[in-house]
Amino acid sequence: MSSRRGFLQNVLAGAGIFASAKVLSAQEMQMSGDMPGMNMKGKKEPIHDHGSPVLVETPDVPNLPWRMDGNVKEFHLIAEPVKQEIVPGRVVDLWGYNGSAPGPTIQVTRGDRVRIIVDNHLPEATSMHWHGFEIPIDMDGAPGSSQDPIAPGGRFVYEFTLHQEGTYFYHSHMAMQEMMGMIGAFVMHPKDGYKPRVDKDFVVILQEYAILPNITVPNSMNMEFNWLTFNGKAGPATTPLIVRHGERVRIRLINLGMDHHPIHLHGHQFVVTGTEGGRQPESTWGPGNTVLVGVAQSRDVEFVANNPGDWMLHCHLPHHMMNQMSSMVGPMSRRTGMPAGLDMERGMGMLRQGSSTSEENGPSLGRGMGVGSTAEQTVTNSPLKPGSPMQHQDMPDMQRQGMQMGKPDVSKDASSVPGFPQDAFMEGPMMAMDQMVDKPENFGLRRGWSGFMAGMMAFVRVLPPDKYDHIMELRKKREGNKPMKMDMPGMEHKHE
Ligand SMILES: [Cu+2]
Repeated sequence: MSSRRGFLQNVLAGAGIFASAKVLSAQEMQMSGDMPGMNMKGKKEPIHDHGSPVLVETPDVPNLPWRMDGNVKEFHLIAEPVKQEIVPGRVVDLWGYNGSAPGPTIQVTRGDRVRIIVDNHLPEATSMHWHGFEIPIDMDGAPGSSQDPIAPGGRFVYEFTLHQEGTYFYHSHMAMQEMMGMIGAFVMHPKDGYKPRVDKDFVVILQEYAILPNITVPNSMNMEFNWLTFNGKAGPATTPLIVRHGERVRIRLINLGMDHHPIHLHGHQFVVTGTEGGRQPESTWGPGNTVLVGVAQSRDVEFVANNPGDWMLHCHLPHHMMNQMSSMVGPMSRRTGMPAGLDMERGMGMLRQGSSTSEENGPSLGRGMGVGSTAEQTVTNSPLKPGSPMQHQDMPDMQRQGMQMGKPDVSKDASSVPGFPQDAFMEGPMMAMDQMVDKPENFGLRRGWSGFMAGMMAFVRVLPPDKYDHIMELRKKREGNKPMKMDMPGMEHKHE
């Protein structure tokens, strides 16, 4: 295998545009020496394909490239503010690494000597923790105890040898910064693949943010969340995991937030083969289709994709399958502007007067951001004013933005039914935006599909060979048209 190919694969990996799983060899994992402007001293190791693990794909998140410095794999992470488009048109201000929140995925092989240069481009101190790593205490990144925090404009160089395998991650060890997005996957591959071997290996990072409708900055103090993301995207902007019918698949789920997420897969049974502590012995593998991924945990699940179809992978908490959720779902989507809400203490359930079940407080409690707390607003758990259930004033606007607006399927007397509306104005063909989220991975999905995807939802598309190959072709074309995004250390760093 030529070094040129190794180089290209690294560039592709850096741009997060892997067309298909690549077998990982020591050589492929190494940056070639013909990279202009870079000092490459790494020596080639023999090609070692047999039984090697596949490289992981993190949909919507790039891989972090590295350079070899002698026998050390050197990575460069920059902690910085990031503009992140959670769904089309909803760009928010997060904090992350190298222009991405979550940060780019790091992949190494057991036994690697690793150096990670962390530059702090935040306006305040930060610290980087390597979650679950068995490394010397002075490399642990616990601010104040194992090291001084990294000052704004400062740098800390971490270096250690890794003797573990599994789905690990890195994150800021400043609590509020975690809730601004500062986490990334750190996959430690075994030297030889596990048995049974997987054909596809995916990483999905679970995060949550509390962001008011007209605001772009998360409220990191919040106790409830209205944006729930897989790899920094909420449905329908999440990118499907593309699988060929019959392949064995691993999905590595990583959770850092304020909630635990029961992640459910349709159409298949899986086994949990790993945790944040590494590989589980096969004797512990029992069938399931929902795995609870607690805060600070990772769970690897594996299954044989033996059932063709576009299957949902989602958090099963109902509120985590919604976008910009609030208790005022219907009215919010039917009027312009936002009413001022309650103060934060009351929003979080700390009352100064009255009871938590009173008419005044009841509907607002727990929303936390003052959303949905204005008493004069009709809410779904109190009677609605009579009148037409269809009052979508924003429709022409939304249509202009590419929404496929149609009439939701509601009965004439809907407003007289206690509880209405629940999903009528939040889900359905009238909320679809198929074109706005168009990409090769979505090719051939049922028309209007996007109206039913929100929050922590993505597809696992188990495709027959012809459809699979077609999507791979489309991906290749996309990558051919796209200027390569170079996100290498030592080069001008740019983020959108
Ligand atoms: Cu959840």
